[in-house]
Amino acid sequence: MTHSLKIGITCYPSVGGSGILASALGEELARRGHEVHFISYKRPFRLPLDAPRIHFHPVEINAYELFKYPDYTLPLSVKLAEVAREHELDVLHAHYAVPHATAAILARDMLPAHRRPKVVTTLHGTDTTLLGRDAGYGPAIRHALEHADGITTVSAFLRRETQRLIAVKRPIEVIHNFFEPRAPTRTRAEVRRELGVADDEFLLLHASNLRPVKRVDSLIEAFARLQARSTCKLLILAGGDFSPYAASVERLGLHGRVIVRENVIAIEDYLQAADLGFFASESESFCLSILEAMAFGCPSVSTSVGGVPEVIVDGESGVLVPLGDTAALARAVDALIADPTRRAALGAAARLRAKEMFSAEPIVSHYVDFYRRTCSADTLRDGAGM
Ligand code: GMT
Repeated sequence: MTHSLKIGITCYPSVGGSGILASALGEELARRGHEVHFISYKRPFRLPLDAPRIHFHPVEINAYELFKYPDYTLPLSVKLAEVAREHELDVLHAHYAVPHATAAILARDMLPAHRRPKVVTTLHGTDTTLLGRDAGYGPAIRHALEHADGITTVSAFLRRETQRLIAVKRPIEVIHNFFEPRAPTRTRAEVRRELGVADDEFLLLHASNLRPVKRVDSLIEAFARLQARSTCKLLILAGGDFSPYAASVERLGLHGRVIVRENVIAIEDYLQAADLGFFASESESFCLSILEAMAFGCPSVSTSVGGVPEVIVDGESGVLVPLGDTAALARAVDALIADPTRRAALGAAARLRAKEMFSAEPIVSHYVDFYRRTCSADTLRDGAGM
């Protein structure tokens, strides 16, 4: 009989893959009997309010006049240290390196040696691929990783990129993302009615934070190229501002065919209503949104970038297209619209793959195992490593 763990999680609370994954992980850990403390400037938006063993500790930020730019890293590190000390945390788990990984090692180092939790850092994507190559951040990220007790990445692709770009020599554990869908709150027919999608219309789904790396411009362009566009609608679940793209929707004659919903929490309602996922990212460490759709038997057409081929087996559980070819994206979508039998086969394989490889059961067990190994290892804080 193994004892339960006390885990502090720090993450971005806003709409975005790293925060969504971190809050789902905390929820699943608490369900398995572990005590979970979230520390952030705001409660993560998908975190249930009333779940047992889940606690939230807000970080207060004061706007001192002296500061031209407000500082978050130091108040976060002080709060992390305070929560770790008061609740005797075993692990501080930082999701997304900047600034969480630095704040976590600072917090650990503020505590007396016998009260220090182990610091685990999970890299999610642009913390390596964008910030890792930025001279203003790279050395600080490398320092935080070298002083963490354990490092994980959400794909093998991201591990390779972290080794290449940040030159981290320490072991990195790959723990893929997971998704455990909640039951939809409305029926597929009700949701499609709300969206204005008729029974004989085809619904494409895109969900992302709309940052430039998601290439929403290419996505809209590919949608405009569809032969089937007059019987097709594109639903965009936006975790960011869609207004920069509104002009191209009009210019390409797509008015009324692109539906945008912002900051959706009951994402499952929309996932079950969609026929095909649609992604044109130029970089993606994993793409949690593809997995979310797969869990509902909805396959995706996506650019073949980064860790996406670890999620989709091309031609088996979705379709991958080379980056930079919007005509090929459109052709792949048209082909699947025209072939419901193939679409259903891809969808069934996608659902199975999501369940077997990327559901809570295998992935949360992997995290717990990693925490336990890290806790029992003679790592940096005891003066071993480095
Ligand atoms: O890198 C980002 O854009 C931030 C991050 C987020 O918070 O949305 O996204 C990354 O983490 C997700 C969860 O692990 C992954 O599914 C996304 O692929 C990844 N984004 C990129 O690599 C661009």
